[in-house]
Amino acid sequence: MLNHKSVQVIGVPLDLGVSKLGVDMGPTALRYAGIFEALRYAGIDYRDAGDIDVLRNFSLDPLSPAEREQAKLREIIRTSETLARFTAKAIEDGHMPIVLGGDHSTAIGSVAGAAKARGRIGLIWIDAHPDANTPETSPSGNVHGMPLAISLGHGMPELVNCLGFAPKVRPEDVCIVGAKDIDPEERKFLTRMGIRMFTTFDIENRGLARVMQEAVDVVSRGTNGVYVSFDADVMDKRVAPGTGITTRGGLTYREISFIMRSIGAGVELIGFDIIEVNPLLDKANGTAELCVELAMAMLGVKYTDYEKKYLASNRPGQERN
Ligand code: EXY
Ligand code: MN
Ligand code: MN
Ligand code: MN
Repeated sequence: MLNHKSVQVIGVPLDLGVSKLGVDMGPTALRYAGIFEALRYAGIDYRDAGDIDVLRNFSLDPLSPAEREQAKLREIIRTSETLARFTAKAIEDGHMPIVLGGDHSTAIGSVAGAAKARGRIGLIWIDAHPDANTPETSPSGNVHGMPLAISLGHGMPELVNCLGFAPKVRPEDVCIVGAKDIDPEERKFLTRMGIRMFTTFDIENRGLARVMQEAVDVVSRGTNGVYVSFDADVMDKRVAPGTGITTRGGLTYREISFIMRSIGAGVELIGFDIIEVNPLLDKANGTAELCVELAMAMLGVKYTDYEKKYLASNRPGQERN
């Protein structure tokens, strides 16, 4: 159930944290996929705050490699600060932010904003990757592999100190769900920090219902609500091809649906990100459409193909199919 005045949708066309192009079109893809129609269907008030203005990767092409890296970092810092302020304001005004990324460096700002507004927050990181690298450990140098470490207070100081405080979350209030591709140094860092992580192996081994009960408990105990960062690459590549790093053995449709419903029913939701949707790699925007459905599941609303079909057949003047 939504305990907020309304939902506030914030687009972040950020692609500076990755090397592949196209993830900056994520917010557009999610709007085209019908996120507002879905919210309307559910009777949830919403406001589209538009997209944050951000430089795109391709616009830095004329720069030298060293200048490009500097410009990228500067722009990620600026975007994180802007998004953090937007997100904090939305929450302080009683709204639920839904942040449409963008690559996962988007979460640096959204998590900062949630922490600014609510103080001690729980954080669920739904991702095939823990995103817990620092510049010293990263195999790629890509900032989208670092935002969880940054939120925990580790990494580039200008990003760690977004909005002027750090860390944004305590290790005991964080839970990673669905991870499967974990760098050795990330694993050491997570163990050192005592972060709870449920990998795809744990899901097989222990059962998803038990995993989600524990995840909900970890992030809820002692916190003033829970923020969720959802990376579309947690799903199997056949389920969600429209994302930068696709892998075999990711979550199935039923698993990710169950995860979202468990979160919706189990936590006091502050807001969430939908991250790493890349329509250039997608098939007919299906990944974005699925993400809209999953966002609705987190809000406690069933909005599958069945509802969409039923809705369409009841819209006057629309074709039945
Ligand atoms: N761990 C790898 C790296 O840091 O380069 C891959 C990270 C992928 C991050 C994606 C968005 O979740
Ligand atoms: Mn990620
Ligand atoms: Mn990922
Ligand atoms: Mn906790």
